[in-house]
Amino acid sequence: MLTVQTDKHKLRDAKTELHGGQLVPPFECPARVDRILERAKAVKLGEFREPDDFGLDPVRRIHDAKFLDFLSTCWDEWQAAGFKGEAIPTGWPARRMQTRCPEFIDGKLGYYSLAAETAISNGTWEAAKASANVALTAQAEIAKGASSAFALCRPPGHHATSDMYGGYCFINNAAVAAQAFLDQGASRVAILDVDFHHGNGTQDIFYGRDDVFFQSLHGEPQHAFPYFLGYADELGKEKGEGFTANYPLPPGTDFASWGDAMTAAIKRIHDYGPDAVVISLGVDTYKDDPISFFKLESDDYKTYGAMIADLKRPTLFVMEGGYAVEEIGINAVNVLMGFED
Ligand code: SP5
Ligand code: ZN
Repeated sequence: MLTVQTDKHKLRDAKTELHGGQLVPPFECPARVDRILERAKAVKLGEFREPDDFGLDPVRRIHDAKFLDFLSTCWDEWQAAGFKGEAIPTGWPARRMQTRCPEFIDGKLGYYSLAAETAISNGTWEAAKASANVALTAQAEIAKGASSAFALCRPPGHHATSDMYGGYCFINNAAVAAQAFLDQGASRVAILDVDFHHGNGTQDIFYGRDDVFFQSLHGEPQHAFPYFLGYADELGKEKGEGFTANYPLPPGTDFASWGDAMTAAIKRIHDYGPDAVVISLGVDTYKDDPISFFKLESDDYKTYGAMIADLKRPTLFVMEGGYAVEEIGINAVNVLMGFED
């Protein structure tokens, strides 16, 4: 399987994450991609290539222009305001408040974010654009006839909505790639999000649409980030009704129950008959993930990679989360090897 990747991910190198009331080194760190790339090379997964530059047009198909402008100028505005640390929001348009965008950068950060753990720093915007290009390059390879490709994206994307960043995500790479398939002539795309966290951004982007069938397996919102989306009764709206499906799972979920949800999701994709499948691939479902509560073992990743292959559809893997850095390479590449076996 072809892997698309670039060293530009290293430009995203924030020093702080707001976690447990402390500023700690971010869980979402450059070493994650280094470990995955190392492992993919060690097992000779296939060819490796750099992304092409698609510009912002395919990104604008998903994200608001003003949000993208904000991301591109945020760090400069934050520094110009004289703040000393990395850019972290402190206030939000919460219940019964105005939703007009403020002019001061501290207010803009709250307006355009859905969480505060994700600090913006120098290079974040460049890395986010490169990550989208990784997804679009892998998508283009499939459009040209490849049966699968691995977009080794970083930063991840599935929490980003059309106009909000957060959860370590800025541009929704999977959504941008799914839209590219549609814009190039596909009529149905399925997105299966197996990251531990609910893919709230992807769900929100496609919630009212019937051309993208979104499914997510994740830690139940009562106990897991992003907390405010991902319940089983969220099914889509208007013509999108029936084109969203959620499988919230409780703390301690192991592969026996996770696999049952996966079997159900796979069956629904099979019945939908998509032209392409996009996998939002997070391996933070691993038993030793530092911020998650599922109990998957390394071999389980091979098993579910094979389940995805059974769909026999063109399949784009888009890297999302996974924070057990020592094992992230084995786990992520196991999915791809299980798919290919
Ligand atoms: C792409 C992705 O995986 N994003 C995840 C973002 C999670 N951010 C906030 C996590 C809060 C975790 N708190 C868990 C405490 C565990 N002891
Ligand atoms: Zn995650």
